[in-house]
Amino acid sequence: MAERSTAVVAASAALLLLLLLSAPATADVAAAAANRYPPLASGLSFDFYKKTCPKAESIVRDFLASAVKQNVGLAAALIRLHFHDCFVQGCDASILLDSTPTEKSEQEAGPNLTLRPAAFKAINDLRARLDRACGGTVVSCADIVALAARDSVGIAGGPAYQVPLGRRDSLSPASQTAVFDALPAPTSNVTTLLRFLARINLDATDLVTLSGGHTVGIAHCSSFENRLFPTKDGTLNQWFARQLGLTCPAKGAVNTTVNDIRTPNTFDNKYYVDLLNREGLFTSDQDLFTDARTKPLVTKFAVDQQAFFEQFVYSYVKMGQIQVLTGSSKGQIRANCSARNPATAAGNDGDLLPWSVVETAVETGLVL
Ligand code: HEM
Ligand SMILES: *[C@@H]1O[C@H](CO)[C@@H](O)[C@H](O)[C@H]1NC(C)=O
Ligand SMILES: *[C@@H]1O[C@H](CO)[C@@H](O)[C@H](O)[C@H]1NC(C)=O
Ligand SMILES: *[C@@H]1O[C@H](CO)[C@@H](O)[C@H](O)[C@H]1NC(C)=O
Ligand SMILES: CC(=O)N[C@H]1CO[C@H](CO)[C@@H](O)[C@@H]1O
Repeated sequence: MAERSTAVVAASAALLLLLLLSAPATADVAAAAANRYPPLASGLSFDFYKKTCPKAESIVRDFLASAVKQNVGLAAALIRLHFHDCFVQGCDASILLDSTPTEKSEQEAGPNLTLRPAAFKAINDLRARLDRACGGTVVSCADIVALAARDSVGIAGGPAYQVPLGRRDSLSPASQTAVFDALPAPTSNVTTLLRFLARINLDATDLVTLSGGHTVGIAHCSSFENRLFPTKDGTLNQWFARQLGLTCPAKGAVNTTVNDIRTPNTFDNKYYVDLLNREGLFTSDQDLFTDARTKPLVTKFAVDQQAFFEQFVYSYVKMGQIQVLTGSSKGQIRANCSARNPATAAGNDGDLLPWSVVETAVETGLVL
């Protein structure tokens, strides 16, 4: 009798422990499902790897939970990497390609100057881990970038959400001019920003919301010194301008400061509170509060974090679907995220080179 009740107690304790341990994950899944999502691009789905690599999402999440503990800036770096990938030539991991003798990497174009090497390394580390767990190269590099960005948002304190998956990787990087044409400068005003975003079907709501990514991370003096020299930008809060002047004493200073002075490493709505206090870092940030078209939403997000989170999920997922390559005939799944697959492997991965069509035809016994 006593023995049995001990066993029952032990069993219930074990069950309770199990429930407690699994509770956060379950809550996350429920929260993620409750979000409002934009229409999914054709070829993308939330359960794309359910059969081919069911562990993919937990591997990315577990890896980042510990990697961000070692280096808190990695979360910001990955959130920005997804943005740079998607704005330039679509979310196709083209940003990850290293230069070759014939093609210059997007990383060598000015706006990419300060993408952190740690982010590229994390993606390559994830590539290796996923390949081991999936028994081969199954998950695309572009999907790894999207998943890493999602988990970085969550780990930093932001909303949990689901990521549509099934992107394929580009065969080449975008040209240097294409990078400049796609990424607005931080000295831009709202009119210019809206013009850049309109080309990829993003609107003023997306602009205000996605700029909220600047709730984490850092920037170099070169990105905001236009507001200090030769003359001080009149929209800068005086105290804040003095702080920036200490960090960047003269034009051309090499130093960094945080994007969000209130909570630099937390994904929250304090970025918008900064803007209300004229403590936004870039012209492109502060002008969101100056321009009548975007000011009301800035004000709303500053007082309603939940509204910001909900819209961020919508706009970031929308951004994550820009010009995606899907289906077996477009792009490829890179075995090495930094390099296009060697020609010999191209026949099996949808590479569009004419000879690969011939090879596939031979394999399947077709006569061309
Ligand atoms: C709307 C136009 C945007 C402009 C003009 C812009 C500009 C910049 C600039 C100049 C930096 C600092 C680079 C440096 O000096 O080191 C930066 C950093 C950053 N941006 Fe943006 N950005 C924009 C949109 C976005 C979007 C859509 C996201 C993501 C949702 C984002 C996320 C970040 C993050 C997280 C950092 C910090 C990166 C780090 O700490 O490594 N930005 N951005
Ligand atoms: C915005 O910037 C563009 C390009 O620098 C400039 O031509 C335009 O006058 C500016 N608009 C406003 C409202 O300041
Ligand atoms: C860089 O910024 C820090 C913090 O604002 C400041 O203490 C330091 O003097 C700056 N370094 C240079 C070289 O200006
Ligand atoms: C991946 O490609 C890059 C660029 O070509 C190369 O430097 C690197 O060694 C490759 N990594 C692996 C694991 O083969
Ligand atoms: C991370 C990275 O590769 N950054 C490069 C950006 O572009 C400059 C040249 O414009 C390179 O020197 C950086 O290494």
